[in-house]
Amino acid sequence: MPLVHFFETSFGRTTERRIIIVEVRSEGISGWGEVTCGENPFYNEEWTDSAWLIVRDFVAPRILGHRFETAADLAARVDHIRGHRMSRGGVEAAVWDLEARIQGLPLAKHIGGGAFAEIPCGVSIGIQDSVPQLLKKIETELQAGYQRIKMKIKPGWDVDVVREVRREFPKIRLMADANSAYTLAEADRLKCLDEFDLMMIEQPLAHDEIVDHAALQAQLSTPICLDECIRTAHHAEQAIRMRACGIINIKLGRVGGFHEAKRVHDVAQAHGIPVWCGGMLESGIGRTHNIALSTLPNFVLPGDVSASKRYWKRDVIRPEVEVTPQGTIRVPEAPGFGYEIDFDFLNQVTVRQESINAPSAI
Ligand code: OSB
Ligand code: MG
Repeated sequence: MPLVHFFETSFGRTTERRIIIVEVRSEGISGWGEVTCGENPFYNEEWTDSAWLIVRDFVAPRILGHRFETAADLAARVDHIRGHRMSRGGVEAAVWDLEARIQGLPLAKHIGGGAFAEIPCGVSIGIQDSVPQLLKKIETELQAGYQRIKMKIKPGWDVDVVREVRREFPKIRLMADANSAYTLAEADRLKCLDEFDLMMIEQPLAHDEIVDHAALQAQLSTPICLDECIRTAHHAEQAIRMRACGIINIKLGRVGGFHEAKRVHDVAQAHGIPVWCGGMLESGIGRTHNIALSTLPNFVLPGDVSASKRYWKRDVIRPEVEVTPQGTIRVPEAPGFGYEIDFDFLNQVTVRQESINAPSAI
């Protein structure tokens, strides 16, 4: 699916998404999930084609035909796989959706959320071709009601650009995401960002580097928010204990699904660390899972969960995800993820399909 507007981070530009949608069937009912990896192994080690193989050859054989008491038991069944959490998570989330539908519950309630009837929304704005283009985009999103702006930064597109944004919008809730573009040796440059009253700086250092983030946080007044670094509740616990961050971005896929996302949420909550829901340019299906996740009680900051139309000319669900003028999304109350799948369109954009049956099925 082509993106309405290209999305650029410190690791590259995306113009078109190749997304894996997972359907799981049991008891005559379907549950749906999305594998949230990118098209290249640049955000983490996964990409669309690796995910296809991991799901087909390692996740599906462990899940199909196995009797699960609850969807919560699924994660442990695929925990022998190293990494590849987005691949596991796409299937895991589909099973939670399936279980919610079997029980007739909204997914948000089913995962133990439901703390909010509406979730607060922010937007993530990629690196643009020019500063005026960025300022114009920010203006548009503020007009639409979004509650906070996240801008991507990288060396060469950081302090001076943030200064211009702050000059134009002195009062807005603003943050910056570096996607691991810096090293600790560049701490002085990152310290320059302290004067702009940012809500947080997201993942400035390496994707797997908690120790250096702790050293950096000791020098910054702006809170660090970890994204890439936090793949498990154990990582969250270690990062918090080391004071490597003051905030955590939880992405459903990055941690391997709802079971681990809830555990990360709980660890953060127990330590008084606020969390928010990150995004991976999801189709409507992944987006609805993010909405459900965002209703756990410690999701107190606006997330990167925003309207379908910011990404897609037409989404694969109906209605599309819409944002109120107050910058919130209303949490649906229908069973499962609470939207309809637009099968006509989903079929139109499907380029590859594979069905895998349980060993006992004929
Ligand atoms: O770091 O949060 C990130 C998109 C792709 C890869 C990594 C990130 C992002 C975003 C986009 O920031 C969030 C969204 O709007 O879906
Ligand atoms: Mg990020």
